[in-house]
Amino acid sequence: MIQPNYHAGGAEIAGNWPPGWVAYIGGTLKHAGFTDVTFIDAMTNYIGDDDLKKRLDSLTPDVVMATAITPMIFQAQKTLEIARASNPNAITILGGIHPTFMYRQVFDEAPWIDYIVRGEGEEIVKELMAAIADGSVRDPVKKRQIRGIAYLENDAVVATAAMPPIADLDSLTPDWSLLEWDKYIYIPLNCRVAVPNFARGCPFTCRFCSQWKFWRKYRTRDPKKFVDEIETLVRDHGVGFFILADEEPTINKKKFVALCEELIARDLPVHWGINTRVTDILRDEKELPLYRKAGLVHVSLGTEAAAQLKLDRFRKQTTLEQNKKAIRLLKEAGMVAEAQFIIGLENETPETIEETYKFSQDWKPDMANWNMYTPWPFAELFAELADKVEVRDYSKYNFVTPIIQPDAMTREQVLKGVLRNYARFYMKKTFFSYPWTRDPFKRKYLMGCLRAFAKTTFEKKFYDLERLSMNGMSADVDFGFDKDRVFTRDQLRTMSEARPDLAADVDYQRAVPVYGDDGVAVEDEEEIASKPPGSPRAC
Ligand code: B12
Ligand code: SF4
Repeated sequence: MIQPNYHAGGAEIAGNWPPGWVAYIGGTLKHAGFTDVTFIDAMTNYIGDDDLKKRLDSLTPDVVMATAITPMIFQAQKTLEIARASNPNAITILGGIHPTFMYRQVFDEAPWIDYIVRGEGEEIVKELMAAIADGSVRDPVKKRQIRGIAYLENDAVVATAAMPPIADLDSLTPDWSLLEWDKYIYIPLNCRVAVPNFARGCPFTCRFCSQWKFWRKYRTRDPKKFVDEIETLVRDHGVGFFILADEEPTINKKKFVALCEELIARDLPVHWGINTRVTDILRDEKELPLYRKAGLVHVSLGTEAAAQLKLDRFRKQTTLEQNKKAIRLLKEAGMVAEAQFIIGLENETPETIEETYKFSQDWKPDMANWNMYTPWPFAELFAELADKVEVRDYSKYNFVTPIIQPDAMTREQVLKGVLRNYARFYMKKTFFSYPWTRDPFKRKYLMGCLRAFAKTTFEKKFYDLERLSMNGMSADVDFGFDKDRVFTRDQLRTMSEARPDLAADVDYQRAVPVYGDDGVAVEDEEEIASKPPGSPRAC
């Protein structure tokens, strides 16, 4: 199993993070009897392509697996190309969000990939590996019966029937011992960090997002069993901080409260953080002290757009006043409140960027992030923007690079505006806020965050600062887009007409398409009917 060596300079700055898919997929494999599993974290260890090849030459694996989110896709394709060159007989498998929806494009570019696992991976990988092990995968008829995969057959792409979402998340068997624990350090608290899953899926349908489509159904774990997993992480692997990998951990209040009560009862030496929605925080006003007592210290809120206009466009149902109140409540309960802003839509102007800064001053969050608007190629807003998204270099779809060219500003101006907001916001925090925080734990945490910012800014990793070079008093920016992947609007229109088969495989109501045995997409009425209208936050 390989985590590709891709870096973006955003959330990574807080430390090195363990890839959760390795524990969940690796644990499934081991549980199914495939016990000879090796994990190479090329990302955390910055393993270059040549070194990776050397490692694979000596390992001689039968199967090589990699993951890919959108910005990582090219490096993931390359990773499996290296695996193929190193071990021509090894079977190569790619999973993760991007190939789940874009498998046709991926096979077009990387035909050396044998299988793409589409969607939630545990059950699919079990079926696929069993068929590889008993040789039935060589039988074209039996191969088509393996659910949730895509592959090339005589140069044509085959996508098999989708695997249903896993009904009982407590049946999962994650194996966290596959990870190199001394590498995963969370800088703010200087302790080991984990990213476990309490819930999967999201009942909302924000238009720029893909996660609700990816997991298809919202499910949570039994709080007690989940805390068993946390106990293993703390006791066996020395984890002192975890962030829930969930899209939406708090919507089921009863379960979330039960989770907190169980953590309090076990009194584990661990703190944690979540991403969640403003409306859940307002709903849980009275329970916030309980959440804090359970060790929840950092809440990142999808406050997102400063202007109400943007909130409406994203199909959000929060108001600016609600954002401000949620931040106040979190701070009063002793937690670190983080606000997220989205910047860089086509109607962005210097004034709207300034407006987000003013909101950050008015709402007074402990931390603020300015994320570049990044519609995933399989998100509803991407389809709507279509030929306005000229940059198709997915490696820059990373929240820190302006993909869209606003009508009234250049991309350089957008980036500089955002960096100016960061500089002003954190300068004030450095001198007038963090060192004077009364609660010693919160002070330590915030000063730790500042250390992470300072370190990565100095190393030019934060927000990928390496692309800025000083030219006298001004800064030049080179986004480093792959020029072969930047098109004019006319070119994009012609391309989509010439190769409609390379578009995302998604329908905006029903998530990962469900295929019948004949390979034709079938309807799933129940699932469509169960989707409530969309609402707030970025995760
Ligand atoms: C933890 C996390 C991180 C960690 C990374 C930890 C790590 N080493 O992987 C940190 C904080 C560093 C991070 C950074 C970034 N992240 Co992030 N991150 C997440 C988060 C919150 C949880 C991911 C997770 O662990 N999920 C749980 C696991 C079990 O799910 P999974 O990885 O999808 O794996 C399942 C399936 O996909 C499948 N699967 C996946 N891979 C494979 C491989 C094989 C072979 C098989 C069979 C199956 C399989 O099986 C798994 C089990 O079902 C998600 C949001 C979310 N809730 O998922 C965002 C998310 C993945 N991040 C995202 C982004 C954009 C980024 C950044 C670019 C942002 C930035 N500038 O900082 C960077 C990129 C960093 C990098 N170098 O790649 C996006 C990706 C969107 C997209 N379309 O690609 C997400 C979805 C957030 C969002 N809503 O937009 N991130
Ligand atoms: S942005 Fe967050 S709340 Fe909205 S659909 Fe995606 S995961 Fe759900």
